[in-house]
Amino acid sequence: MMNYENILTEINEGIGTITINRPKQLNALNKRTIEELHDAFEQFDKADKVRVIIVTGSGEKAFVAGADIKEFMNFDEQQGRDLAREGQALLFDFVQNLNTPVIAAINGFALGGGLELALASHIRIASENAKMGLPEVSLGVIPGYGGTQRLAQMIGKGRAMEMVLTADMKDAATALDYGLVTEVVPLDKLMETADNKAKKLMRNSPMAQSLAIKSINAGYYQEGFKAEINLFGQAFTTEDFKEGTQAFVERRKPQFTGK
Ligand code: DAK
Repeated sequence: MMNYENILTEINEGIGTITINRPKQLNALNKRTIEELHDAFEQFDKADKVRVIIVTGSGEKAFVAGADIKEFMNFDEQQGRDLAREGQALLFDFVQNLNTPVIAAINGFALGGGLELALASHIRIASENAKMGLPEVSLGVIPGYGGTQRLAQMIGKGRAMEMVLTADMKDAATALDYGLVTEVVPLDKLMETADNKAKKLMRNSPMAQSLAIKSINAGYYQEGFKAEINLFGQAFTTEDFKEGTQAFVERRKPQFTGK
C-alpha cells in the first residue's frame, strides 16, 4: 500500500472514509493527491469489509478548491491534454465506475476539480456553508475532469451553461434546488448524515448496486468527454490561460485579451 501524504483513510463498520488533507491549500488537488486518491479508492473498492466509501475534505472551509493552480499554470498543450486524460482515468471516471457506492460529503468550497470529483461520486450531500462552482473560465481554461459533461447531465444544459460561463459559485440551497446535491445539513451534522446514508445503502445488495451503477452510467457515455479533453488541451495554448493563472497567484483581476 502507498504511503499517503495528502489524504487520510479510515475504515469503520463497513464505511471507508477518505479525507483530502491539505487544508492550508483548501485541499486543492495536485498530482500526488490524485494518485493517492486513486490508490485509496482502489484499495477500498477491493476490500470486502468496505461497503460504502465517503469522500470529504479536512477543515471547515473546503471540500476541494479545485486542481492545484500553482502546479498546472506552467503546463503546455500536450501536458494539459495528457494530464486531463490521465486524471480522468485515475480519479474521475474511476470513481464514477467503482463497484462500491461513493458518497461525497461536501463540507465547504467544491470548485473546479473539486466539484468534478463530487459530480463523479454517486451521491452528494452538502453542508449549509458549501459553495459549488466551475470557475475554470475565470482562469482561461475549461473544466477538464468531466465537468462540462457531468454538470450538464446532472442539472441540465441551461443551468450548466450559466454556471460554467459565469464561473459563479452557487450556495448549498441553490445546489439543492438544482439537484446538484440531494441533501443539505448543518456542517456539524454532515458526517453523521453521510454515515447514516451509508448505513442505509448497506442494507441493499452490493452486487445489485454495482450493476445498477454500471447501468445508470451506461446511459451517459457520449463523445463529449473526448471533446472536453481536446478543447481543454487547446486552452493551454492561449495567452488568456497564462494571464488567468498568473493573475490568480498574484491575487489580481485578470485582463483577458481573447488570444
Ligand atoms: N490551487 C492552489 N492553491 C489554492 C487553490 C487552488 N485551486 N485554491 C486555494 N488555494 C490556496 C491559495 O492560494 C491560498 O494559499 P496561500 O496564498 O495562503 O499560500 C490558500 O489556498 C487559501 O486560499 P485563499 O487565501 O484564496 O482563501 P479565500 O478564503 O480568500 O478564498 C477561494 C477562497 C476558494 C474563493 C479562493 O481560494 C479561490 O478562488 N480559489 C481558487 C478556486 C479555483 O479557481 N479553483 C481552480 C478551478 S480550475 C488539469 C485538469 C483540470 C484542471 C486543471 C488542470 N490538468 C489535467 C492539467 C481543473 C482546474 C480547476 O480546478
